[in-house]
Amino acid sequence: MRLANKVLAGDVQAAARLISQIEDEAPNALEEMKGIYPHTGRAYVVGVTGSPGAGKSTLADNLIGLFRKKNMSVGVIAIDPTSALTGGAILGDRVRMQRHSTDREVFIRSLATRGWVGGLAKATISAIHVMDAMGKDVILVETVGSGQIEIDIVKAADTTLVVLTPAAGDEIQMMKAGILEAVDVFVINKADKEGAEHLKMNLEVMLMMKDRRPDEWQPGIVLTEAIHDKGTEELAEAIFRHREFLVASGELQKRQRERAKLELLETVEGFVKDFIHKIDDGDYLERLVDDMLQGRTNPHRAALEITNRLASDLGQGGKDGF
Ligand SMILES: Nc1nc2c(ncn2[C@@H]2O[C@H](COP(=O)(O)OP(=O)(O)O)[C@@H](O)[C@H]2O)c(=O)[nH]1
Ligand SMILES: [Mg+2]
Repeated sequence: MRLANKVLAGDVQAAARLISQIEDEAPNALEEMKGIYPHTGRAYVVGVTGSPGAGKSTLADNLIGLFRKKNMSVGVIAIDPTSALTGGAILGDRVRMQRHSTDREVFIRSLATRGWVGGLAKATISAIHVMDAMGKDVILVETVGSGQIEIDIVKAADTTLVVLTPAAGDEIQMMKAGILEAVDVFVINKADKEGAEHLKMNLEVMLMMKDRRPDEWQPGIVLTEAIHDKGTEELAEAIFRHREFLVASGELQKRQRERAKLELLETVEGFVKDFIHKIDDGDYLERLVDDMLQGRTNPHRAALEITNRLASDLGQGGKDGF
């Protein structure tokens, strides 16, 4: 656990290396994470989602500046699920936040996984743990809006911001139901452009139509001009207000529980997928499929056979020791 100990001491290079190992799903990362887990649960996680070009990174940059003024240390994880396909990192995000790159209290990492897409949510949660253990007060997670991965990553956040722009008025109609439910604060960025007030009204009407219990959170709407650092204070206030609500209502614990559950399920899924990949190297799977097609077995029985093998494989010390 050499890397983990360095991370706990605030070593940025060690943290960067550990996150790379997490991305690569290196076996060593699992080992190191053992030393990280006991030091997590302190950081406040803010998810920032929205379409490409909405201004997420520019906003994140402004928020970093504001949090730093309040003497809070900040971690940023920038995720682009599409980069998982190309294996590339997201240059633009790093550039946008460049002015903080020399601040020791700011740690920015982009994340992509080369493995299955589900792995990205797990890698994100692990990266959050690393930054949390480093002692970061706030962790911003920037992700491009796109389906299931977005929903999973949003589940990992305490407060979720969705960034809209006046140009994309139809966007709310097109947003996945799962996302809309999860939004805590709507940000209308590029308020310097025409249509911002109109979008705000539409949003207000939409939010009013939703039945809410009186004790439920009423999502905030904040107008910003990220390129001019306008509205940043209001946005930060909306985030802090939501945090206070979560703490007072007991909802924060519920979200942390939800996150732990997601992590558990992703880990189990990871075990199964790794194992299937491993046994697939032979022609074991193909033979099971043959058997299915010829009626010698059925999907249920074949699946049981695989999970039984997985159980005995894990029992033989494959992944134990935790
Ligand atoms: N007009 C205008 N442009 C903005 C504003 N905020 C960001 N931009 C520009 O929008 C582009 C995309 O911004 P970026 O932060 O990279 O968006 P992201 O893809 O959501 O991270 C950049 O060229 C920004 O300068 C704004 O408030 N007004
Ligand atoms: Mg960006």
